[in-house]
Amino acid sequence: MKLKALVMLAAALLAASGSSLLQAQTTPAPQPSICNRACWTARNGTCTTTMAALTRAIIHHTASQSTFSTTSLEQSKGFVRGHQNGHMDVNGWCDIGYHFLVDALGNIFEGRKNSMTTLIKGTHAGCGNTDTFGFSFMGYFHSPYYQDPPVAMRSAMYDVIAWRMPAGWTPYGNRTTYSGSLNGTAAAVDYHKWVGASGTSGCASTSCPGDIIINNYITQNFFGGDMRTGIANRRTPTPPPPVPGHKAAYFNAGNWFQRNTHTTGGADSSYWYGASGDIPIMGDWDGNGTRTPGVYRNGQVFLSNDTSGNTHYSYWFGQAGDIPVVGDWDGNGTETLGLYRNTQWFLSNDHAGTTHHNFWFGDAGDKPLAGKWDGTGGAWVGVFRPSNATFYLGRNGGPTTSVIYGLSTDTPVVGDWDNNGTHTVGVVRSGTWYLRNSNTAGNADITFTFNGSSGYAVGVWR
Ligand SMILES: [Ca+2]
Ligand SMILES: [Ca+2]
Ligand SMILES: [Ca+2]
Repeated sequence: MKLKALVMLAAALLAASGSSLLQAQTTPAPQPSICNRACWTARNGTCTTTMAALTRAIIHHTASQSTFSTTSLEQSKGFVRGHQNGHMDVNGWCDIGYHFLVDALGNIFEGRKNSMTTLIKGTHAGCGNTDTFGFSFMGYFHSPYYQDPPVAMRSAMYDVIAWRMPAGWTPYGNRTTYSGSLNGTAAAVDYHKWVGASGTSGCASTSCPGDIIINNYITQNFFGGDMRTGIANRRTPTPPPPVPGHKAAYFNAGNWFQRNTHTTGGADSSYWYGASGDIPIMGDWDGNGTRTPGVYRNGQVFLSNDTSGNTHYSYWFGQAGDIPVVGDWDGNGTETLGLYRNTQWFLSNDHAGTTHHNFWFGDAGDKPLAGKWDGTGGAWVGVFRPSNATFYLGRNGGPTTSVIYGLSTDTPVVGDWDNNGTHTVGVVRSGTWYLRNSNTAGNADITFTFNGSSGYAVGVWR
């Protein structure tokens, strides 16, 4: 039963990642440098038939061993002219058969006339010419030569496919094996050998583009392989992982609960620090980029740099009844305490209880806050005034921004929720967090329920 559940979970994850990949690679890549027909002095082609759609990239090789050893762009141009002559004069086609060719140096050549701007139909895959473009490696990649396309060649091939295939297309297929009666139509990136082997009228047996390319770079994994993944990554670069902002935590009688995402759910982690009656605080006491817990206990401060219960700083600061706030007042990267005492503020830049700034800000009944309201320099102070549900964000002697947000009975929280460097307002109401990404009135940008209604709500850096 457990195993089955695991298998089902794995299948679900696979399906989820597969579908996200299918959605992610739909935007064409920028156009790479291409030697167009004027560049390689093409003969004028006479093909006029266009396709209604372009859905597959068919991979070929030119089966010309000598071209693989090209030493220059000029030499490769001659090889491309040679292929065009063969296709037109020997095969009797209206132009070179491929849409694009790539040499071992990584040069890309426009093949059939108008391949760069229209859906001109090619002559490259027998019955597979409908709705496909032919992309050809210049060389010989199976017995008896077994040439192996170098990185520059493969990279250029992936570049041109990633650029030329249309918006909405992905290099990944919709089947997981080549078995069964696919008739060569399953893969978005397919190879001539498979297309030609379908047995449908007009197709013929072929080894193209060679087992070296097929087995090593295309592979029979429709959702992977060097080529499909290389193309996919070019079309939509892997998005950076979500940058963490301040996350939610709450404190209940010495027990801390943290949530890793701005989504509804239970605690992702919990630990003990402090005791019942303590006021919880959270800050980056050692400036290492991670916020960790601390508590204020009637004039005494206990700070930890971990979540294992160790106390790294312990000192006296203020007196019973003071309300602690946390900020990097001097902008040196280390967060320290400030105290609010009936509109009077005491800010300390050390973990020793020294008062470095003393001023008045706010009115009686206000709840103190601190943050980088404009994202520059050190932290500023602010208050939430329950009587009019208004945040006043400012600094001693400086401008003050007022933001009407939340209800009188809400617990105010401030944090850099979207990790853009600016701390903004939020409130917690019966375990539901309503967070704004700007210090302006309006609806919550982020809403989730983290069942902390019975404890202190605290913003936490993860
Ligand atoms: Ca830290
Ligand atoms: Ca500091
Ligand atoms: Ca922010």
